[in-house]
Amino acid sequence: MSLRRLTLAVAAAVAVAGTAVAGIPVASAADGGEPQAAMTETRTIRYGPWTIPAATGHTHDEMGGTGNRLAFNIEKPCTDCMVTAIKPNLVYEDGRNANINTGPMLHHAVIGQLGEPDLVCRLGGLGPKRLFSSGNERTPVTLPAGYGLRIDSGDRWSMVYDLMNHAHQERTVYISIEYTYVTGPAARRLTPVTPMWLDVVSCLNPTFDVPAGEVTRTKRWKSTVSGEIVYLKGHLHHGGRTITTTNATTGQRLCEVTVVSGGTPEYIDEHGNKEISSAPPCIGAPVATVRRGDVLEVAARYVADHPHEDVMGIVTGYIAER
Ligand SMILES: [Cu+2]
Repeated sequence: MSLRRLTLAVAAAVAVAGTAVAGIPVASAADGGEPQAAMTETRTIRYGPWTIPAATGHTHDEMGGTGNRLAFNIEKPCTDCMVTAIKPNLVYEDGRNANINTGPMLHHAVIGQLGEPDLVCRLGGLGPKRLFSSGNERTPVTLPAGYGLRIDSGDRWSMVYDLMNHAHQERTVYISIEYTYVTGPAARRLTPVTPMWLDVVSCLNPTFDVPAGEVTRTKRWKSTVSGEIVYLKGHLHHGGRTITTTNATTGQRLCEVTVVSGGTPEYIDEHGNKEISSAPPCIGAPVATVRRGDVLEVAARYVADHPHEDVMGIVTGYIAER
């Protein structure tokens, strides 16, 4: 789905469920200090509801779709806090999982901050700073212990989303995101991470076309920061096999994500078409250390039985700068 078709829609989060799940003691009695409750909380926010038009046929081009839409000032899970995990999903009103076996596909959703500089996509510092994204594979972000993505009280979040539909009836769904976060003094003890988005095209429109057969597309980015990369995940479309991140300066392979298609029944539609069902991320403290000036290369490999338009090859992750 191209940004040429970008349409604007203002939407608000309409349903929020919050629960505190755990109080983790950060100092034991053996330390001689007072045990302090570092409240790790989870909160699920539903963005929507949004209705996806019906499919008109069996092929990709005939699927129903919202096209790219932008939702401004979406709800954040917390303020003055550190987010440690983000788990995206697509659900129906009653909470049931919504996936291509019943029609809906979370083609993509990106949460960003407009007007804030992005680490990789400079554009004169205008951003958007891309904080988190998901495709239909719904790979959760889980940062290693000790790290968090900071949310300040003045931060404003917006979301670009594109939802598709394999079913021949329209579907109404929510993008549901479960956030895990830490507040208070415990949050200040975490090391903040900076989101990074590397892709094989460009930062304004990350789509490209692949012919039938095997093709690998690569792109390089010269790092402007030093630090520890603690998380990397990959996003490919139908026909994608692997997406690899390498430090071309040192020769070190940082992460290779190999995707699985149709791994569970909800990722197979009624015509037997499969979509990517998992893309296991790389998590570590650190995954790799990077120095300013190092050249990072992302390589997206596709093996397609027929040509595909508007596919993607994106690696997103988080780096603790130092
Ligand atoms: Cu995509």
